[in-house]
Amino acid sequence: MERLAVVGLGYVGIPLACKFADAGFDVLGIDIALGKVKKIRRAELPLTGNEPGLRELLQKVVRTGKLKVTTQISKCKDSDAIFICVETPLQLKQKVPNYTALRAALEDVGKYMRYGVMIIVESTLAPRTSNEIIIPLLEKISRKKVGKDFYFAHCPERVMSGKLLENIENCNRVIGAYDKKSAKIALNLYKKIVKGNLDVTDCTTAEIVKTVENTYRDIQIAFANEVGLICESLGVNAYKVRELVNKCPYRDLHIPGAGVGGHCIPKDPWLLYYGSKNKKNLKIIPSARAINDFMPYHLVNLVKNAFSERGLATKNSTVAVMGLSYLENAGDIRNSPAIPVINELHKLGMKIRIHDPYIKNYGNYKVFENINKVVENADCVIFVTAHREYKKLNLEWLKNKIRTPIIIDGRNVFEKEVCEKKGYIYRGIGK
Ligand code: SAJ
Repeated sequence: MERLAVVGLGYVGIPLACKFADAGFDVLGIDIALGKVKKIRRAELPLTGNEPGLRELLQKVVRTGKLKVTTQISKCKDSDAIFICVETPLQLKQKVPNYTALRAALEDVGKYMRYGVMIIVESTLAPRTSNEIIIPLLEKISRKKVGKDFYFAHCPERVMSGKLLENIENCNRVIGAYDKKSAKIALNLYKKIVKGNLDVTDCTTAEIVKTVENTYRDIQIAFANEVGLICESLGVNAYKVRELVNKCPYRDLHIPGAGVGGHCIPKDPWLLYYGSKNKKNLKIIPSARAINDFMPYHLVNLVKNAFSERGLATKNSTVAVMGLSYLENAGDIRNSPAIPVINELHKLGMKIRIHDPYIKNYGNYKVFENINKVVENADCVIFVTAHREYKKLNLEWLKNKIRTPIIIDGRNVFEKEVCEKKGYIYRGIGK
């Protein structure tokens, strides 16, 4: 078991390929994007955001030749194990999985995989996908029988932006194996790079574990948002409520905010829902998604409410949108709540300026890096992401820069009372 292939070189595939190469395997990274392959060949990281240690590790394994990359999937024919780490997004409108990339990877691998190969899928899957889609497709294309001519496991990734390497090394992992032999091979591989626990189970259980762990978080956040809306209606500070609730043992009330973005939390609840066979009985999952998807629109309602208190029209007023990234102190725009916020502000006829220290551009909007420029003469400053830069803002200085003193706070960046004492009209989620 010396030669590995990793199909799909993104947030999951790149650190995985580097870790196995660093553990002494000959790793072949495969991706359809030639540009990405060329970048990696130059030992450059084709990922946004800051990933401690990953660039240095990539340079090391590319230099030693332990990691080679190619766009030619046929080169996986000699691999002893093939890891599939392609994206499994949603078809947003229908809330069903979009398995285009997964099917393409499986059809390619199926054509070339050798007898005795171990196939491991790390992509997040709706329950039943391994048994009902992946294994049958691999058997059909390769004309090989799982458990006899090849082995299969689903080991869902547990990566987090900003902690890619750390998580691969330290996170506990679930290995959903087709049979005992598949489990043994997968365990022996992961033991070489994972210090966390390796828990073996069946494929469907592993699919459910991964989608449930993120659905759990989505529901937790949705309840925090609902508590936030209750507190707003009663003029109570939800963050104070949260602090006091969490002093009670076994409570972990999450944080109300402008919405839920990212590449996994908004998606995985729908994968779990899709894979179940009793959808009509499932109420909490869709309701939680509806609440979290509503929050960006609620934030814009707060803008409208503040402007009407000021007796100012939103149309042709200038708004500074602070934060494009879905996550504070990160530069990742995937499913960011800022996107619906900007669309709604546009519908109100507002002149929009966007600031984000970590993202350079967004569509045909100019994204400012300099806070000074983005708030100058603005009629409203709306905080959608809690980047650390915003917490340091001097409210006196800000008041002299803007034209109309309106602050809309989607992430509890400021205290309502402090802002109002300084003469701002303040609206905040959960306050
Ligand atoms: N958010 C809230 N309130 C909260 C927590 C998060 O509104 O209390 C929002 C964030 O602003 C963001 C979104 O939810 O827009 C997602 O935030 P996240 O902290 O869950 O960050 P992610 O999307 O990177 O989630 C990843 C997930 N990791 C994996 O899928 C392996 C998630 O399971 C982890 O729990 C999470 O990182 C983490 O704990 O950092």
